[in-house]
Amino acid sequence: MDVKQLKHLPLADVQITGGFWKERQETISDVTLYAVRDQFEKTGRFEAFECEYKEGNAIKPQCYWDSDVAKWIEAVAYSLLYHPNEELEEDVDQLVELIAANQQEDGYFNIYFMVVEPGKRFTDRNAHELYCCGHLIEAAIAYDMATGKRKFLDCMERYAALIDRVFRIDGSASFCTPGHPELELALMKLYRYTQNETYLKLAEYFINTRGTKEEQSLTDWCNEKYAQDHAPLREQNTAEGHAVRAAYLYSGMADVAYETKDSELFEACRRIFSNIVDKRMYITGSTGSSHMGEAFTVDYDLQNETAYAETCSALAMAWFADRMTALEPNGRYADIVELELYNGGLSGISLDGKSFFYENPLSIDPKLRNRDVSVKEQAHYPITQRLEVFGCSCCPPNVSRFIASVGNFIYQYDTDTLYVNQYIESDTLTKVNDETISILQQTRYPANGKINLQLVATKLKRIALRIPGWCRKFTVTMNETEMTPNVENGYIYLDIEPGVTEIELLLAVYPRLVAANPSVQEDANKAALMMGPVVYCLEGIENGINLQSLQVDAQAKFVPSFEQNYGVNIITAKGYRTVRPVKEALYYDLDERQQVPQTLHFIPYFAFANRGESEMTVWVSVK
Ligand code: FUB
Ligand code: ZN
Repeated sequence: MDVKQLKHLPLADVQITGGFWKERQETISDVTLYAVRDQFEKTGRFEAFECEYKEGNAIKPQCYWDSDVAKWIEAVAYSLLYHPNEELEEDVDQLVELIAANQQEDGYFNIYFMVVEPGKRFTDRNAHELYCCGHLIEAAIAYDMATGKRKFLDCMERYAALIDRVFRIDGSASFCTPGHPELELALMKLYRYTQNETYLKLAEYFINTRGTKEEQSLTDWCNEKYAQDHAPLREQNTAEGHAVRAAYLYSGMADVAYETKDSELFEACRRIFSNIVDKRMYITGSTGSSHMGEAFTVDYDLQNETAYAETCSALAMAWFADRMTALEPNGRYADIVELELYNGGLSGISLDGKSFFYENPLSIDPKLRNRDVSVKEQAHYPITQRLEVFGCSCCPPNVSRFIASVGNFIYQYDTDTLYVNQYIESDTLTKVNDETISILQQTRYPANGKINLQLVATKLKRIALRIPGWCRKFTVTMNETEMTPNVENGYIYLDIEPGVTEIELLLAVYPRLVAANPSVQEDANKAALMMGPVVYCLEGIENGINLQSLQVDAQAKFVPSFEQNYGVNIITAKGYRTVRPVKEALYYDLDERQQVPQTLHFIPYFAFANRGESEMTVWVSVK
């Protein structure tokens, strides 16, 4: 398939003005950025940038701390676009001064290898050296874009030039490609931001080299699949290994395929994307079934209670999927962005914005914890309540920068068409193909499916509206005329005239029970409740204990009602509870089963675990 090259709008041109995401962006700028900052101050992550650690100091910088702070800086930068904040900008300026002051003569900057293991730069592929550089590059670009302050970016361009010399030109490092992919996509951002071809060449080198050379093995407990080293990338067909590393790598692959119009590499991205979405992804959009390696496993292995499903991997899937839209305008990609936005990505942060999940299970039964009563070591289970910080605190700043930049996901365009990929209340004034256009979106989506768009343009020929894969019915009017377009690869295309175009799109959004492929053993003969893109769950708080003894009536009437605290609906439905058998028998004849009616109360999955520890389940037995 030939490679398209749709373009994104500048994030600064897209203002989220209301509805579901405005509230969440305000939480990020008013609460989360301070909560994460305070934790990073307490744990010594900011102090580490002074580069004064000495052996024996109480706090020893960790090899990934640069990346945790970089993502926080990036989140602050995006937040400044819609919420000026002198205090946080001053905090970032101080960090930039420390980076500039401690950067080495040749441009090198990595705290761990400058002060903890000096002299060992570029020797340990699994020490996150290039991963940290990637996140610092992303942060530097965001900060220059948001403030016009170029100092940080100048530092990172010097560092990138050094890495190009060491890895691509001289080949003098002890390894060939990043252990934890991230630098690839960051170099592509840097190329696009500076138009310096060196960064494109280096990213292309890393993508084309991976899996083709003898590489330093990352650890003694993993194999080549863990870091997607098992084959040349353009020959890979399945998502393998560490789920975050994978999706960042696939994002870099997609970027290189886009800029070099490499259809072979693009086809590899399409095969891998399909393998994830069709066989290795939770209904919430989360990926990475196993805590062993934080990794993908095999097709249809999607257990609920022990799902690893890291927040970062859901976010990375959204960034991968959004890149795929730019290569091939097919609605299936923005459908996945939407799934991560409202489920697997959003569940990583509490409603109050102060605490986070690393792992996002799809069922919780606290009774299962500590059941190995005769041994010391307990089986691994995800935690049941969010925390304010982690040892490796990658998820908190990651979900912060993700929410602060959701405007990036809304639109893309090509030579004559504007694509509306996400339905988010927003106001956009921007340049598209050398004309200035404005787009106003008014909607309470996903609480309901009514979207009003006003587009003012003179040269654009078409507007493409994504019809989500879950949507079975829709109506659309343009300038008050009913339109009946066909859905083409997940979009409807409307020809527009110069001037003002008013569109009303009504997507039929109603509660629906969703089944899993029977190959997913865990979910066989169960159903999950969805409404639009939102996945729902039961918690013990409203539904009592032993959620597994409940059944939802497939013929039930599902009653949604808007819940302000969530910004979407909660849903009730008729169900049943199988009561304990008279004789408390462990097993009994099915014809002796007794059930009592029980109304089931469903809340959005992203809102679980905000009211104290409780049983929870996404998948429910169906009567
Ligand atoms: O190793 C850096 C980050 O920490 C990974 O991306 C996450 O999976 C977490 O392990
Ligand atoms: Zn993470």
